[in-house]
Amino acid sequence: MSQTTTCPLDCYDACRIVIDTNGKLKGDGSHPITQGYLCPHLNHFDEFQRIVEPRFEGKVITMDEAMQRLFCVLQEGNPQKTLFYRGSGNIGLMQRSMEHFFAGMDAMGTRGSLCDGAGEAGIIDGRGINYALSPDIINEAEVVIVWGRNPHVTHSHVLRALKNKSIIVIDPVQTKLAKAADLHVQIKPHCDMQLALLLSRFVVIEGSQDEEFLKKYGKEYHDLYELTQTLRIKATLESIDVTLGQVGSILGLIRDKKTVILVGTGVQKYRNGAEVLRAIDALGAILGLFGKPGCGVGFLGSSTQGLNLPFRKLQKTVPIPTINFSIFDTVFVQGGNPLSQMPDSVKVSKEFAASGTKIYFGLYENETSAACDLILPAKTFLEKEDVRSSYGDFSLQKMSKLRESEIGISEYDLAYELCNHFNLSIPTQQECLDIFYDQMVRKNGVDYRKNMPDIPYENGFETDSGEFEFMDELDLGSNDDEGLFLLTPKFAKSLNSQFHRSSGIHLHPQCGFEEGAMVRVTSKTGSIQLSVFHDGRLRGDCAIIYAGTPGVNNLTPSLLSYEGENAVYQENKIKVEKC
Ligand SMILES: Nc1nc2c(c(=O)[nH]1)N[C@H]1C(S)=C(S)[C@@H](COP(=O)(O)OP(=O)(O)OC[C@H]3O[C@@H](n4cnc5c(=O)[nH]c(N)nc54)[C@H](O)[C@@H]3O)O[C@H]1N2
Ligand SMILES: Nc1nc2c(c(=O)[nH]1)N[C@H]1C(S)=C(S)[C@@H](COP(=O)(O)OP(=O)(O)OC[C@H]3O[C@@H](n4cnc5c(=O)[nH]c(N)nc54)[C@H](O)[C@@H]3O)O[C@H]1N2
Ligand code: SF4
Ligand SMILES: [Mo]
Repeated sequence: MSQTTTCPLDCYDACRIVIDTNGKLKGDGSHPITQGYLCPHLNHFDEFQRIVEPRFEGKVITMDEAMQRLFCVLQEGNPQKTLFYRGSGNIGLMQRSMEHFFAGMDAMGTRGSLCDGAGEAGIIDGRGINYALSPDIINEAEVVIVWGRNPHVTHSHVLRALKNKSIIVIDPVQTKLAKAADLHVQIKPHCDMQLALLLSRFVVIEGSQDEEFLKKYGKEYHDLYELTQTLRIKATLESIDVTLGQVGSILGLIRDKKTVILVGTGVQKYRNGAEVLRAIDALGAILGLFGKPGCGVGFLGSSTQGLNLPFRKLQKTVPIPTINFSIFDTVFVQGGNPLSQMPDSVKVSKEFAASGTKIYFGLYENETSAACDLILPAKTFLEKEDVRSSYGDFSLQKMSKLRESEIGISEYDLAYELCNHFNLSIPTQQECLDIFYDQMVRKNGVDYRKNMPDIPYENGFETDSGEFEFMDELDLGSNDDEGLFLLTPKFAKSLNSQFHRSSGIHLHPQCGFEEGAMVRVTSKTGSIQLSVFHDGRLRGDCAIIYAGTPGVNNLTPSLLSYEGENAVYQENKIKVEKC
């Protein structure tokens, strides 16, 4: 057994873990990103109570009985009415072995995303392919614009790469990074597209566009410039709450400097989320930030780009944010908590209850396990073999088994038993792992995906024209509804709904509610009662209810982004009233 493994959690950093002689998890000091420390989720990983025994209708059963139940349910069910739902509780690639089984059955799967699908669609429109921007490149930048991302909370290991650089933060919240930044633009939520377009326009007005780059890879930029001219400067700045002085400061800080723009999921939790990313990318293209050392626009990169997977894929799918569970006879949930994490939770819970047999395959109890008939405990990432591809860089790292345990079953073993029972083919575990290992290339002690570029887009874009494709129409997605903007960013102590979840609503101290008061929060979709926390980091027109807070998604709509089939958690405004 190897002594290192990789963190399984949905996070940009993909840390490498060593296990010390007392069995304690430590950050690997020789790993360039981890550099010897892990975040609190992993430091406390062993303290969280996991599901130990299988259950059926509330009664503890043996694993053999659980398998017989599962065979029976799947045998009797109509594959067309069987749904396989995979969350992102563990993002190891072997999680997909279960999809291989369900694809063999011709069951229904999901498409789209609860996470970054809107932004990714916008990136693909412009660049053709969504490459990650690795910390190596960020290291060489002189200026970093952190746009709707919160690294202190969501991926602390990138902070090292931001040291001794000019930092610009564009975020409606005064995050920890915003406090320390050279410039914080506390923009009104959902106004990032307007800001990106205005910045592009000013770059061209002052003549600092990268003509040499644009001649090769962005000849259509004049059309984008024309499009930006449809925005009235003064009125737009007023409506997005950004001053001309701040625009001038941004331009001053980035002029002739190697610049990186790090975009997070915050800007794209709206119906026009794809277009927001495309507009920010267009600014990057006009500045010539692609294909050069120390420059780039980074989002959550595609972690499966260029990877050959040994598993069958589900052919029939429904969009994940708007699934109607009630039309299925059998629902199999793996590594996720849809009853809390999908939008419009009240609708989701009702429809889930109205579906047939519900199976939960996971590590922890949550809203979804409480609503399921059959519970199958999973093995932790320390107890099974896997491989992790990252969306923060191109690493493709082994997740080796470091512990034995009597508890639970691994995804591969379950898929193997199911395939055997139903006479479906499946490669052996070692064959699957070898397919992944063969796609690794080692550099400075870390394994990376083969055939990934050192500097993304160095030879242009993967669009039909080979050039950056600028947007040719605008949908500003303005929301004139009354009420407060609801922000649902990530919480430091939880990983979505795993670990220590948040509670309450955060409001500006001048909101008129006392700290600790119970309030009723209402949106077009639903309502919830929460207690108030005062939070001076917020704008007066915003509220925060952190992602993972029980009930937050009572407020969020069952809608898809216009592109990317993504959830739109920040589309609804909210009203807050005293209970
Ligand atoms: N501790 C912790 N870490 C995590 C996670 C977690 O739950 N907890 N989740 C992981 C997952 S699944 C993901 S996808 C990543 C996401 O990681 P991030 O991309 O950092 O995601 P968020 O926290 O959702 O949003 C980041 C920032 O966007 C800001 N924001 C919100 N709305 C707007 C807007 O309209 N405009 C602008 N400019 N900014 C806005 C928020 O105030 C917040 O500071 O984090 C991963 N890491
Ligand atoms: N309001 C609002 N809602 C959001 C978001 C938001 O920003 N705002 N963010 C969205 C985003 S970005 C994401 S990615 C989703 C995430 O939503 P989900 O994918 O549902 O993730 P979690 O809530 O973390 O649930 C993960 C579950 O996986 C299980 N698990 C952990 N490890 C393993 C394992 O090795 N095997 C198996 N079988 N199970 C395991 C655990 O039991 C855990 O409860 O939530 C989305 N929901
Ligand atoms: S920072 Fe991210 S990758 Fe590193 S240990 Fe924490 S959750 Fe895992
Ligand atoms: Mo996510």
